[in-house]
Amino acid sequence: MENNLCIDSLILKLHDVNAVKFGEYKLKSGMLTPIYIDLRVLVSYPALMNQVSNLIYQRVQEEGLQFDSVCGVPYTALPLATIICSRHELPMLIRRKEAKDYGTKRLVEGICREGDTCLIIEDTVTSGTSILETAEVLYKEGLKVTDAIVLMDREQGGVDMLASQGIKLHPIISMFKLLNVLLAAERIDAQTAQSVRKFILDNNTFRPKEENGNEVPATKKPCVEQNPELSYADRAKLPNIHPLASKLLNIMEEKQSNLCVSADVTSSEELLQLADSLGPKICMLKTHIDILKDYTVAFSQKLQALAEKHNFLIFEDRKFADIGNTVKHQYEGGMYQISSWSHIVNAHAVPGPGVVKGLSTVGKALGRGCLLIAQMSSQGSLATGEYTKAVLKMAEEQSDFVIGFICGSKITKRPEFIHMTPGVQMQAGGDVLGQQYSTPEEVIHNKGSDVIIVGRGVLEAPDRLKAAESYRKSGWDAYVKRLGQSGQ
Ligand code: 5BU
Repeated sequence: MENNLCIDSLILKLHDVNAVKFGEYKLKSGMLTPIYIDLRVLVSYPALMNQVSNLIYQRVQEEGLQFDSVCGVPYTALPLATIICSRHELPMLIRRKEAKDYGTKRLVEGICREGDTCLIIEDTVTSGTSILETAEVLYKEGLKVTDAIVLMDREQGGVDMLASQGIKLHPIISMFKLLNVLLAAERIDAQTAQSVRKFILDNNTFRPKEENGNEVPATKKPCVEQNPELSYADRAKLPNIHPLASKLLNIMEEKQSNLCVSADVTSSEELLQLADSLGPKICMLKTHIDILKDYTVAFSQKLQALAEKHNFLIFEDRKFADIGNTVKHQYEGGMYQISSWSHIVNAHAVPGPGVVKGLSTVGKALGRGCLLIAQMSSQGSLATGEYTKAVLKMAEEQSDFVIGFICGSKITKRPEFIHMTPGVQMQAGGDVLGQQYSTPEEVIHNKGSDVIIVGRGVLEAPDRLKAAESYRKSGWDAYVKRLGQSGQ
């Protein structure tokens, strides 16, 4: 949480000191951009310099990066590297922009040992060429470069370009995150955020080469990853897929819907009415059964009948988070007997693998499945970084019951896992209690998730059916676009 909050407050400070500007600016490449990131001003704000350096070093530790020296891309990242190296007593290298015309004519100052690994630090990345240029100078000195850390990633292809050259880029702030924070803080309006998002999506600088050496046309460029990805229908047929995940993917394909409506209402009659009217538009209905004021067993039977009638799955968003023995009882017993009517439940990974084991002793025989909460949509969520990785490992170890994740973006390339994302509305932004919203396009197309979970976007609309249809369409269109771009 601390880390997320630090990043949010840093974004606002960067905006305060004019390091982030909106208007029309020319980039080094000549490209005109509606947003300009100018981190050169940082040197005038020592507290900010320290905050940024701390975040960079924190990221180095979180990623467990191994290296022998650090090099900041000249000039803006040079003082950042200096602070980090001085504070943590790390050997530093300085890359000269021009060789001296006297003396040693070296392009790199500092001790370079053949075969050593150097970590690159950069302030802003657009295409990634500045990092690559620095890496090439270091290669000539016999050094290896495997990782680079950047404060601000404009999300215009730098990560993919550097990955194609064997360098893993770790961004601290992404353009979309920056826009969301500035929008939520009312520093920019929705129209500005949208026009910058469009610019970023339309101006990806990375064109991977096709096998014949030609550049791949921009419209064919994979967005989320380089592997061509499978359609929902193809994933449903995978030999190792959980039968419930397969069923869900088939429903999605058949109904052309990757929409899960979150039926957060408090009367069972209203919930049944929602399920019946929105049923044809959704692949899944999500419930919070404990907010109903009038739950009865008869209600759960009617809900199951509607799920059959309209061919959707029921997902009780119970977020189990106790020891195995307790969650077993909570899932099977009590007044709600969740396992008897809900196809899918979710769980926090905090208790460790026992929580999944406990649930699976009840749910597996019933053909149920579980989603692990890998990330949350709420501001300051603690479920990030190493935690998310641990959740993935836990899912892989119990994939006979875990069918996927609640997450903000795709966390694994394994196609048998389903990624489901809450915090979705047509306009990015948030609510007063810390919910953060992304658009269907962002979640499905850019972040590579599979299912959008929408609550108030539908529930608070004047016409719920019309709203559900427009979310269904946006989510589906974004999926079709993603598939198209991966060459399917
Ligand atoms: P909203 O009205 O679209 O904000 O509702 C989102 C729903 O998804 C709501 O039921 C939350 O409890 C649920 N949710 C979420 O918003 N974020 C999360 O990370 C998880 C669940 Br897990």
